[in-house]
Amino acid sequence: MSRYHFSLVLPALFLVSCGGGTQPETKKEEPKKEAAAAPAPAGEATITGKVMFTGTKPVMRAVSMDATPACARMHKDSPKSEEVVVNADGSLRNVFVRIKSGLPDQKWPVSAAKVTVDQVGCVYKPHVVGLMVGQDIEFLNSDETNHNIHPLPRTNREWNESQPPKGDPKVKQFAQEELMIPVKCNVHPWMKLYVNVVSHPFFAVTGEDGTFTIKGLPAGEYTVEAVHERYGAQETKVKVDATGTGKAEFTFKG
Ligand SMILES: [Cu+2]
Repeated sequence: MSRYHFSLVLPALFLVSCGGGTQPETKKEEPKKEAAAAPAPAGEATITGKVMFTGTKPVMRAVSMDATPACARMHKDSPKSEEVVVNADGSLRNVFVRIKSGLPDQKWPVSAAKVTVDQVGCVYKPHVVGLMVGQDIEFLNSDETNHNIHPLPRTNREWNESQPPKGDPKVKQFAQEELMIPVKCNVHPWMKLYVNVVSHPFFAVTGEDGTFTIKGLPAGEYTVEAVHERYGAQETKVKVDATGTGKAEFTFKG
């Protein structure tokens, strides 16, 4: 519905650069060189918010790595499962937040930035990542032990590759939109990562304060979705004008 409305305002949005100009008065008329090569009608609206947790905080099990001394010796105490991480202020970490609908119907240029996942002490770092369809995701192995990276997608291609101790980075892409793809390690059953693949650059993952910020949006009315590996998905609608900031608040109940 609203996407047709947006297509009418696209020509105007093309004039808006991605920012970074030193002359705020004139930057709208001076798109950056990269923007000219791959025009993106990025806007200047922002959606921000915080994901809270309510209810009884689940107790996360301690992960025993005793079977693999190379992993265990990297930790003073047994690390806790990251399935649910409630921050000190009661917010929820590792929630993937994205624009679910309301964006103009167009192809967004794939970000040239690489998303990096490391394996440190036999734990995937970070625990949840987001990237665009076709964007590079690089897997590192900082450990002195073998890992096996094994995504278990529902629509993307499944693969499964071993990576030797301190092995060369593996660079991969995901071809389809898909949220919360579990990635395991066939060697260490406790290792878990979630990869979220979307067709546009408007997403974020909550961290130590549970907040998220999605910048560069065109004016519009958006459905914002927050997804957590245990508590599932929630959505809310947020309207923003061309340079405004909208708030999206979520609360997941334990
Ligand atoms: Cu492993």
